[in-house]
Amino acid sequence: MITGSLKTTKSEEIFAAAQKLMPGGVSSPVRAFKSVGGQPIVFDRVKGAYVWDVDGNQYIDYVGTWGPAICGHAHPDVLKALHEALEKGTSFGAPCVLENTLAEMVIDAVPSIEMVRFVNSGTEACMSVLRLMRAFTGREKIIKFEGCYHGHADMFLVKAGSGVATLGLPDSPGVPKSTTGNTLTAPFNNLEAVKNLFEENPGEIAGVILEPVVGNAGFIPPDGGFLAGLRELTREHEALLMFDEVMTGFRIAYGGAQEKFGITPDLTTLGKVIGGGLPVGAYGGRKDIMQMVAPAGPMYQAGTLSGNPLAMTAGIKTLEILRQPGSYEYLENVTKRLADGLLQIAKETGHAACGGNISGMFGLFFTEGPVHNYEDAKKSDLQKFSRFHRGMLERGVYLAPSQFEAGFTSLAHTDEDIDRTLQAAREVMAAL
Ligand code: KE4
Repeated sequence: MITGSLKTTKSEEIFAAAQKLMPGGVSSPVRAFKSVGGQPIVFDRVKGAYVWDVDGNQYIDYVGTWGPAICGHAHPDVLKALHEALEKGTSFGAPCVLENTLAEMVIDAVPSIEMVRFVNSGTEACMSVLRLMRAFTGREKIIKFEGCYHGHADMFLVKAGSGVATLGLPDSPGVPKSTTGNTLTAPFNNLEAVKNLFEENPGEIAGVILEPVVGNAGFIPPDGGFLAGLRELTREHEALLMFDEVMTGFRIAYGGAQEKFGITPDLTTLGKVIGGGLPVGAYGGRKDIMQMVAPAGPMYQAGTLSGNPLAMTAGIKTLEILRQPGSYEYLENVTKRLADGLLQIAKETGHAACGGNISGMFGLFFTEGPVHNYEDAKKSDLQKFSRFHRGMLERGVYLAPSQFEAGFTSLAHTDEDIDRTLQAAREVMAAL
């Protein structure tokens, strides 16, 4: 357990060099710790629930490479399967039976998915499914929700969450108005606002896209009736309902949020967990819609490494582990202990806080709450979050470096890890 100031000499050296080579020294903005201050730590290796940095410090990891490490980092069964797959090559660019295997597992698990297409990231999945929604309906407008993040494709960078919110970017330069002009936004959990948009744009809205449980504005679950209300509104206006389950898919339930809440969208995007730590995304849904995707139909989408054998292998093995009986009960129990414990400690140390968990996904806001949408989330004490993040880091706990992200546990997190995390939280919150 590292307490007090961390020895981060090597991290600082490597990160200083990185900043000369790559914008911000990172391959993805949120990793730069911009909103929580201080130096990002440079990872050397990961295993199970733990991370070791290049200075030898060990941390209990609650980011899990942003979701994929749900079975624990570098799971031995996943590594073994990958080593075997490697002997047969790294990429085919041709049909491979492993694609069938993972496709069958996804179709069996996710209620809305009758057919699926693999791509290489969540961004690619979301941009492809949007093109499909427009192709199928012949309409151009979409509704997204403030604070939701669907990857970095132009049309989604409107009041987006995750790194866009973290950096407080007013959306992004380089995105033409002509592209985002068709992206309508509403506050999450606000059915009335969605109803009004449909009435103001009759016959023009291809569909509604959302994170069914928001993770990119911090952790914001749907209010009762919200998802059902969207299902009804989209049906009424002959528009499509698309659940972006890149984060929630196979995380909050084996069948994702749509299984957990019993609401079946027309289309779904996936990523993260189904790649088991290798680059994968996917989109899928009703067969009559998916049949429009080339070469079965006219809607074009393609990818050199889509469905590659290594990513398929890691995904298959990960889902095999997750579908073992008890996996999601374990994730719920260990994460609930953490989330409830953090709230209890905040209360005991005099901090306004709210949050919670659904299975292996959790969040904490420093505000009385409740947090129903992005506006509420922005009212939380971001400075306090930053100090909390740094204090936990110094005590060997690695939390997402932004208030506008969610936290993730894994099957590798033990009760002892939770106890150590709560002990660290007690020390930090007492001094916040
Ligand atoms: P990727 O292109 O990063 O694989 O997926 C984009 C995406 C789409 N939809 C949802 C709901 C997502 O959460 C994401 C990506 N999530 C972020 C973390 N909140 C990835 C981390 C990062 O951007 O570095």
